[in-house]
Formats: sequence, C-alpha cells, structure tokens
Amino acid sequence: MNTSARYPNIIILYADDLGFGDLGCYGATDIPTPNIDRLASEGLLFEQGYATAATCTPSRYSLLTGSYPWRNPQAAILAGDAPMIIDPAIPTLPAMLQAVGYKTGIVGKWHLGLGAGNLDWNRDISLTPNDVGFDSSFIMAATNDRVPCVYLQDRKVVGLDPQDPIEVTYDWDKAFPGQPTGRHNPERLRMMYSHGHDASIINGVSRIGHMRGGRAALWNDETMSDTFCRKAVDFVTANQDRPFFLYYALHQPHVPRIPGPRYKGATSLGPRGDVIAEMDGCVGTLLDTLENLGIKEQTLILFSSDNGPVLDDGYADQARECNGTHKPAGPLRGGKYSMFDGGTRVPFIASWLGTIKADQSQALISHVDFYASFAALTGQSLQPDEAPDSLNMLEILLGKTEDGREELLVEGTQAKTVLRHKDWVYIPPYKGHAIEKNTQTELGNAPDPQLYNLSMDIGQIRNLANEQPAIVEELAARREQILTSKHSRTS
Ligand code: NG6
Ligand code: CA
Repeated sequence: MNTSARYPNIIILYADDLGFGDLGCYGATDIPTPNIDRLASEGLLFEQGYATAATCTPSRYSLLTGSYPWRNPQAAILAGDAPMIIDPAIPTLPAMLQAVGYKTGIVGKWHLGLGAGNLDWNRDISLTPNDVGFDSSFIMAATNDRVPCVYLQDRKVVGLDPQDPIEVTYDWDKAFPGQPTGRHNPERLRMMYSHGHDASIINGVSRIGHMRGGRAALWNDETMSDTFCRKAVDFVTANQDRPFFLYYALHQPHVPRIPGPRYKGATSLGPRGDVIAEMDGCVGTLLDTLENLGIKEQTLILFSSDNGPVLDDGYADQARECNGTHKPAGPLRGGKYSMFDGGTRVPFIASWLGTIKADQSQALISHVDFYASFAALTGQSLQPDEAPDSLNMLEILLGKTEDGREELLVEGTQAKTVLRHKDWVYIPPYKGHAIEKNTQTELGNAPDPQLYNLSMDIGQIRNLANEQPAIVEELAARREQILTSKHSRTS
C-alpha cells in the first residue's frame, strides 16, 4: 500500500481515574509526566474534553459504541464476572475500522464484561473483545482491584494450569472455604483496605470478589505496567506496515496503586503519584517505539482518561496524606463518581505529527465522538442509528476549528445525567448524599436544581438556578428530550 495515501494509524491511550489536574501539561507541578507533556506540546491540548461518565464501565461503553451509556441500563460499574454488555450485533468503533482494513487491538483494562453469564474461566471464552471488533486482545477482565487477577489473551486465561482451575464468585455466601480474605486475615495484607476490597487476597492485597485456583496464572501487580506496555509495543511493531487501531487502556492510577520498582518513590505523593509517573513512562516507551519505527507521522494519538480522580478509593495507600497541595482535578469541583465537572472533564490530547499543529483548544468534545470522527477520517458515513450520540469532531480533533459541541450529556453514578449546554451546566435535583463519605467526593446530589456558568465559574461554586429560572426550564426540557430520543445526533 502507498503509505502516503493510506489511512493513519490510530492509538487511544486511556488512563484509569486520571484527573484534569494530574499532568504537567494541565498544570501539575508535583508529578513528573514528561512524555505526556511532550505529546501535548507536539499536539492539541483540549481544555474541555469529557468522558461521558464519572466511572469506568459507562465511559468505555460510550467510547467503543458512540452511544450514551444510559441507553444501556447495564452500563454501570461491573463485577469481574459480569457478562459482556456490548451486544455483538451492534456496531462498534473497532469493527467500523476493521471493516476498512485496520488491524485492531486492545491491551489493558476491559471492564465491559465477558461471556454470557456463569463464565467458566477454564475454557475458551465465547464473548470477548474479539467478538466486538478487536482482532486481538490482551486484557484484564475488569479492574486491578477485582478478581480474577489474571490476564486474558483473546479467548484464554494466560498461563492457566488445567490442573488448577479458576473459580470466581462475588457472593460472600459462596466464598471459598479456607481461602484467606482481607476481612478475616488482615495480618496477611501488605496494603490494608480502607473500604470495600476485603475479599480474596492476591499478592498480599485483598480485592473485590473471591477467587480460587489459577495460581500459575495470577498477575504480578508490580510488573503489570511493563506487561501491558510490552504487549502494546509488540502490537504496534507487528502491524507497523498497515493501518492499525490500538486501544491501550492503561491501568493507572486506579487502585490498588502498586508501581514497579523503577517508580517506587518516584514522587513525594506516595503510590498515587508514583503510578502516574509510571503510566507516563509507558506512554514514553510507546512514543519512542513509533519514532524508532518511523511511523509517528502516520499515527493519530489520543490520550485521555475514563473518569476523574479520587484519592482514597478503598486502600490505605497514603494518597490523601501525601497529596500535599496537588490538585488532582485542577480547578474543577468533584472527582470520580461526581456529577460536577471533576467527574468527567479529563485530560484530552490529540497528537499527529505533521498534521495537527501544536495548540490548545477550547472546543467542547467527548469520547463518544471518537466513533463518528474516525468514521469521517476513513471516509465512512454512518447509518442513522449507528453510534447514536457520536458527532463528527474530526476538524476539531485536527485543530482546524474550535467549533465543537454545543451540548453534551454526562453522568455521575447510577446514570444520573447532567446537561452541559454552551457554558451552562444544569444538574437536576437528585436524591442521595451530597458527599460520599468514604471517597470524600462531592457527588452533586441536591434537592434543588443547580445551574452553573463555567465561563465565569469553572469551580461550580455559584448556583444560578434561582436567578435564571428560564434557562433552568429550557435546559431541563432539552435534557428530557435527549433522554427520550433514540439518538442525539441530528445529522
Ligand atoms: C467501586 C470501588 C472502587 C473502584 C470502583 C470502580 C469499593 C468500595 N469501591 O465500587 O474501588 O473499583 O468501584 O472504578 O469497592 S472504575 O474506575 O472501574 O469505575
Ligand atoms: Ca476509572
């Protein structure tokens, strides 16, 4: 194929729980992130880039389907043994690229479920990323704090000894007799949990859920970063001569935060800072690979995060104590789980050497838009019901205009939706705690409507709902309209 005319490679680097203020290029001073900063200085840094949700599963669902997560009631934080929530019959972003000749791969965190229920981890798995558009996958099933703590390649658990089968349950009533747990054997832990995370102990760290067996296949938390990075490098190297799409879902800085030896103590912020530095190292390794292969100018790279930041997310890892003056969400209010902007406004960088000019963009844009944008990039037009909420933001991603979205729905937890319209944010009245006490997150729940103007109040301090009842009414109606329509894309 003539390389100058071919479609570009596409890489999505997707961090887990990285906040708007966690990177040097977004103003952080206490965590060294030279590689991502380099990516930003060569590319386009978005000030208003959003995940669709303040937690992982729904955000990733949107990224891969171009659909708002609340359209699928199963798109909420999943257990590690949950069935797959992407219906293999619906169009997906990787399948759309596959159809025009891309080699597609995922490395890292999945968290969209596997199989069709009652999964037997010891056989070939029927529903995996390979059934929704990925040619190859090397993943963890859910999160690094959930069992089973094993890697999966395509349809199989990696390194499984058939004599030592894996069993998994998320039900304490079915917990495996004789298996130590954080709840009953805290003396065996090298990192204590602070809330939840008190079931099976793997590598001295108790997790969510119970597992037995599969000992030869267990991952090592300290080498997880290198393992995924090597697989990402291998994928890029193997496919350097053709258009490829790599979704590299980094596991940092999600809990448990356990850096490899090279990054232990890399920052003064404790493990949370150290694993962000480690994640930056992975990005650097991948960028170096692209440079060494001479394909950086043929590769569009997106960097972002699935949701906002949290300090104590369930382990006593000193994240709060060592945080100092660092602001994980920067100037934003709230964080992971929140309906405030800190939950969903995240680092968002687009880089394509020689094609995207180094700049910053104020355009409003969401991960849900990758689908339609990549379709446009590859000359494909979408069916009306395909990727129903994805807007073609290609010109915005390429930095040709800042004329981004006019409106966007985002959600906190429990599919509680918030409407962003131009500079306004409308949060409807919601029942529930104002603050989640374990994580100390301001969730955004309040008995009265909230209305903020981000152009003058990025920290969402001043509720203007009483002063602007007409805008509240208009945005409430528009939100209802989107929630009851089959797609929000009109063209
Ligand atoms: C929560 C977990 C949290 C994290 C989150 C999912 C407890 C108490 N908290 O339920 O630690 O795993 O789920 O994070 O168990 S996410 O980034 O994958 O959405
Ligand atoms: Ca996450």
